[in-house]
Amino acid sequence: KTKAFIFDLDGVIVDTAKFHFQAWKRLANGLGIDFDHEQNEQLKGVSRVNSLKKILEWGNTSVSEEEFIQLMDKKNEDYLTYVDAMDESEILPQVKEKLQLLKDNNIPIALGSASKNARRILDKINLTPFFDEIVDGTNVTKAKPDPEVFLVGAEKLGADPKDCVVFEDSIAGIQAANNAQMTSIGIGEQAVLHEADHTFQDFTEISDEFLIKLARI
Ligand code: B16
Ligand code: MG
Repeated sequence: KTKAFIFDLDGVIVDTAKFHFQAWKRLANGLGIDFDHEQNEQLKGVSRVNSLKKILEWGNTSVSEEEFIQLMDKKNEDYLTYVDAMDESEILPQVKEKLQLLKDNNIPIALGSASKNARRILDKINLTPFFDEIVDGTNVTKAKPDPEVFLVGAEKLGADPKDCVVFEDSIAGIQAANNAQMTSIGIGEQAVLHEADHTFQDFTEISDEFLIKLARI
């Protein structure tokens, strides 16, 4: 028996933050609201609904419930034009190699993402077959830092939460993993993700030996 590994999608497997940025910026600017990279950072790991709420707050703007839904749909439609142009070249360095290593060692793998577009993205980049289970924004109601997404992943894999390792790029995601009593691995800046058990800039910094050791119970 080994530990089970759970991967976040956006920011860990692919860099879709740049597409979210373009789509949110266009939407915000259309409403007369400024939107910069720093604000985009704050939307990492945050659900679509809560992202729009934040943008409207930043712009001191309020809209009707109907318009809110229209705006979300518009943003997503725009975002999906970028997603649909994605291919395997969008997979971040060493991610596919590490997934293959885990597969070769019979280590269970799940996806744990806030995105409702997760399956579509995995299909575009041809990584779907690597995942034993997929938990995404269509399966959960409570947003990170709530541990729900990772706890459902553990349950689906038949793993004890304490025997799960989570890879995350967002602060909320690291907190979600910690709240689930899982081992948290931050992908990004150590200064930002200091609550993680371990942090790496990206997967090129993680050795095969480290991963295999991590998988031992
Ligand atoms: P969607 P993750 C998150 O994905 C993104 O980091 C976040 O920026 C986005 O708003 C959220 O998914 C919802 O995405 O609009 O596609 O449903 O990092 O949890 O994989
Ligand atoms: Mg993420």
